[in-house]
Amino acid sequence: MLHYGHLPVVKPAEWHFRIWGAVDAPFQIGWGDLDHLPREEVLCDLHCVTRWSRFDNLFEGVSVQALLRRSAVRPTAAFAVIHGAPDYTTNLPLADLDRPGNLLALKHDGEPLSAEHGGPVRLIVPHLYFWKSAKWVTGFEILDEDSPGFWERNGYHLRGDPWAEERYGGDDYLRMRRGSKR
Ligand SMILES: Nc1nc2c(c(=O)[nH]1)N[C@H]1C(S)=C(S)[C@@H](COP(=O)(O)O)O[C@H]1N2
Ligand SMILES: [Mo]
Repeated sequence: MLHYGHLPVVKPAEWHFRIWGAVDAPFQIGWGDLDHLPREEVLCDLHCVTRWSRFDNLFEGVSVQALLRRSAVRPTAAFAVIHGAPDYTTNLPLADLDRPGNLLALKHDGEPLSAEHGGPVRLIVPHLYFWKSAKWVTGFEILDEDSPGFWERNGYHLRGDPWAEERYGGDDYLRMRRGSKR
């Protein structure tokens, strides 16, 4: 268990989630709406950048792809910033977010997600380092250009593929800043 800042206690009735930015149909949903959407199960291993892993996690939740489809992402969009309480952000290429197997997870190993692990709802992106899987997720901001999140501004990799050991960004962020000024 690892997170930055205080432990937010989010009651299901207070939870909401929205998709906005480079989309034609921005929307917001609450717990009641989410609870009625079709569920999927995903079995995955998780890898934290600090070198611990947790194997064989069974998550149950709502398909991220279904939610993205509903927001009608614009063809120009190529990146996303994920928002989570309290003020957590993490960025990823849209191609890494818009993938089967990514979930807004409500359950882990058959139990409702605990507050410590991001309950009532967290993002799960199984193929990237676990810092991309925002706990207490509140929304996706869809963007045309990349914009580093909390850890990425502090030196973590912009993409974070554990198999390529993309832990630290090196000069990615600086290169990106320079690139965007051109
Ligand atoms: N909102 C939020 N989500 C977060 C974090 C955080 O600090 N805040 N930390 C990330 C990191 S670095 C890891 S390793 C995992 C840890 O998830 P766990 O506590 O369920 O093991 O959550 C990720 N999601
Ligand atoms: Mo982590």
